[in-house]
Amino acid sequence: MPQVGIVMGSDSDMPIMKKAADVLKELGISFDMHIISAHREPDEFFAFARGAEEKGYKVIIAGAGMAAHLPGMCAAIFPLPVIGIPMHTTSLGGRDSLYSIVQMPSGIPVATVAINGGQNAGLLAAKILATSDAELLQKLKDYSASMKDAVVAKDARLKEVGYEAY
Ligand code: RP5
Repeated sequence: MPQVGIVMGSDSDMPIMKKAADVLKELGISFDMHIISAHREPDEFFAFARGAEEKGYKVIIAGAGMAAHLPGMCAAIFPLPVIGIPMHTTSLGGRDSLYSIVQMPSGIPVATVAINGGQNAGLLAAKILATSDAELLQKLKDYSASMKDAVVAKDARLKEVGYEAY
């Protein structure tokens, strides 16, 4: 059973949603992915959201842009955590998506990551699952350690070659 459901409002969101999927894959977390538009196909959306708990999802990652109602409506129906990813938009720079997702009314939270924050959405889902999974928690600690090592290596290279050659 997939532990995480990834859903996006359009295939145009895929380059960002792929980053969340890549993190889950790297950490060995099972997931499935869907393109479902809450606005363009409301019946399909409701079927997805109503069936999500039964499917075994522990977390939903939902990405959408513009008047981005998909994450909030998932949270209105699905009783477990929903992480929202606001898509960058050409007209309003993603502020439209961000405000649509983050400004939820009391009682219906959506954990909103940065505009285009696909990687952090994947990591946040992993951290939620790691609260009850010691093996996954260790993988997340290793992931953080490798990020630190990468920065240390960059600093060492800067010292070695100088800023002009870097
Ligand atoms: C939203 O509208 C989608 O999540 C997407 O970010 C945006 C634009 O969709 P397309 O017109 O590219 O299909 O529903």
